[in-house]
Amino acid sequence: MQLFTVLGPLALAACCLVSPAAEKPNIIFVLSDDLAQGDVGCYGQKLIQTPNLDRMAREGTRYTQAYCGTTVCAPSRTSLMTGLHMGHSPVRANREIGAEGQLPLPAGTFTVAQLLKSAGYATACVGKWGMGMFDTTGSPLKLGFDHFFGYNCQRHAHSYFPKYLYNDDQRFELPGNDGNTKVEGKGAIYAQDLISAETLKFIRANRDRPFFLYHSITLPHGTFQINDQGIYKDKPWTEQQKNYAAMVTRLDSDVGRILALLKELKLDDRTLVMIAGDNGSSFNPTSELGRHFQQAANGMRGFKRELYEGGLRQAALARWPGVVPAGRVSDEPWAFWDFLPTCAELTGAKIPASVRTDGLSLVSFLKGGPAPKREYFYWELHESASLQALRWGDWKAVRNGPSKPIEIYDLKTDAAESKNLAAEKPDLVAKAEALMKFARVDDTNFPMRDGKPGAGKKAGAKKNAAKKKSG
Ligand SMILES: [Ca+2]
Repeated sequence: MQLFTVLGPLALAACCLVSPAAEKPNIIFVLSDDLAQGDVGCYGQKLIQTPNLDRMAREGTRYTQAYCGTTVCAPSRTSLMTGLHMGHSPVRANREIGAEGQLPLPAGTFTVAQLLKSAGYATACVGKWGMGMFDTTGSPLKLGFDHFFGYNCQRHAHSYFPKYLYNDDQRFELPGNDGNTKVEGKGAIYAQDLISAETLKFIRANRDRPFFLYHSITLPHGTFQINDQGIYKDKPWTEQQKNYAAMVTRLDSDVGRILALLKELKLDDRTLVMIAGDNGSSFNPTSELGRHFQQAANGMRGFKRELYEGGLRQAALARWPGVVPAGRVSDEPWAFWDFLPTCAELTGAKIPASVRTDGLSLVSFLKGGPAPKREYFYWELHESASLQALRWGDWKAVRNGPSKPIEIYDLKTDAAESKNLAAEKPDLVAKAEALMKFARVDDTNFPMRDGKPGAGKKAGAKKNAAKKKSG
């Protein structure tokens, strides 16, 4: 007892010398559905206001070559959750199952939520899931999340006025909503109001312990429904243009609410906040929205459902005062499958030896160092055709079907992927072909097949109108 009395104050003093940054940090990953680089002010957007994301870029680091898992929802999110690229991912397309839900993550899947839960984190997914209903192996509640709130199914998330959401695995009824997935949808409660409130509630409830919040916000995914056009209401724009801009700005203001709460709770200097889009812009740069907001101005080719840079590169920011350098802009590449190993290093959590990951820890990179060196990045997407893409160094290879020719681009001199160098670089074609075999294992759910790129959504349109827009 006497010894305790003597050591007590010393132990207390030693405890207080531990800097906040040395504690296990809170981790918040805000994943926007379909937010494009060109939507955000700090990436060059002039018409849509994103003051909170712009401030986050000033207070943290902005990445110009951050890559998603692939260019539609479910597989891209699978990569973020599992640390696997599309050559090994158990989900490589949006695959609808039954009336509600997508192809579930299979039994034995290891997620970043399980990793962080093993390190003592409180964990929540708030927003949209899309990797398995609650009665399947892909339920978020079976894969490391203590709490879920929002939409499980991607098609259900097409309505911002849904008739219900889920609180954990229980239906949370919203009787004043029509559930309409067309732009005319109406209701008493805009789903994002509840989803945003739930994120703040979770942060507040877990202020005294490390937490992981995966805030998979559905904005600005179409259907372009918004309950308030806000500062765009009187603009001389089309309704669709006003709605889209208001959705991006609403996303921005909800991120601002999270940042303000962290400040209020004095969690700022021990919370890593990251935000990214899950795939490139959802509309063609030549469409009405694309032309109006000049989304092609970021100079990239392609958009959602394509494996050119416009489909793959994300708006991505990281903020952690005192740890992530303020005002840094990094042009070095990284990808969603780096998130799980990053969380492992950041928290000391152990990835089980039996678990395969394809990513590399970004901890040193986040702190201002160079990005980890790696041999290549790899992507696939299976709609009507099986698309593949690779990047190694500044070389990019795209193949729009297993029997299609491999295209080669030099991203250093041709970020727009406008000049296919395959004819003059047969050695690079051969290397890409070998890597495209090496980087992947076959999955019977996703056989390699040729077809017209992007035709899958059209081919499925008659059978299932909702399916074409999913994810
Ligand atoms: Ca998406």
